[in-house]
Amino acid sequence: MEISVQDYARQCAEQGLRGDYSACRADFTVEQGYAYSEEEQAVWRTLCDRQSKLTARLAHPAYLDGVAKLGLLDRIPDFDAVSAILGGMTGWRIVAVPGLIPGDAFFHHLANRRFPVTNWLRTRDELDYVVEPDMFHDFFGHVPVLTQPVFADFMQMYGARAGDTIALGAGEMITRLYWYTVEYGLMQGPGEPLKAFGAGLMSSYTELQFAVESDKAHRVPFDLETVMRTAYEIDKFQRAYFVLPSFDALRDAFGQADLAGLAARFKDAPPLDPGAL
Ligand code: HBI
Ligand code: FE
Repeated sequence: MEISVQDYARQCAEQGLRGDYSACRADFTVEQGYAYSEEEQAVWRTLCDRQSKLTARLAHPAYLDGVAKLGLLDRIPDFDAVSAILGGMTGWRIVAVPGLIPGDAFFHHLANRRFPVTNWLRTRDELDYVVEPDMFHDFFGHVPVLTQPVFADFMQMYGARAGDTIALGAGEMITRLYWYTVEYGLMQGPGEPLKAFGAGLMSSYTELQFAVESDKAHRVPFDLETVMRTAYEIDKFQRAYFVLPSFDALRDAFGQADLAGLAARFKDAPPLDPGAL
């Protein structure tokens, strides 16, 4: 079931979501409209300066390599300029959106190697937390790892298969996979230090440190079936973080998964408690 831009815009306005949906195209994209104020540029630099001190220590090298190649830190990025570099690396590009868009439109972009990035930035009062995804979360969190070829392939595959999984009645299961990997994933290769790569961690000052460094963080080896069965909460630190051995492990587990079989077995079962894994 696809919702029209007009109906979606009305819903967003009613829910008090930020973002101007009036100029959306049928695929929910807009022009980036590069006209940010000095204050917005200053907020971007504050966010990047503060977070880069942490990512240097805690982020996966593939993420840091992406940041360096894409040049995101000095000022609010120009989406087309970043797309030109990213396209040369993995064939992905950035499209501007006014904020959250419907799931089917979001997945269709991913399946075509387009990552939707919100075109507005949080304010100085919201450095630590903003309810909806904003440009800092989308860009600083998600875009750098799209320079990693295997992860880039995984994201396209996710977009291509998410709709089918939802049609099987397993929307919750496929969303948990995104949540515990793309948003909150950790990685530790053999003999390597533990690092983070998930976008929700990259864009959070407090949770990035907690997830990688705290004795209190609960870290569990990645297993696709377990991930797809484990409940999550959106407004607290995660009660479990899944640790992947490599990007290949993520792509291969998902590529080989029998999604119809997993859906049939678990879609109506009570979810696993992350604290009890
Ligand atoms: N829209 N802009 C935007 N960003 C998202 O991360 C997003 C979305 N729409 C739907 C959606 N995510 C989801 O259904 C995923 O979280 C799985
Ligand atoms: Fe996100």
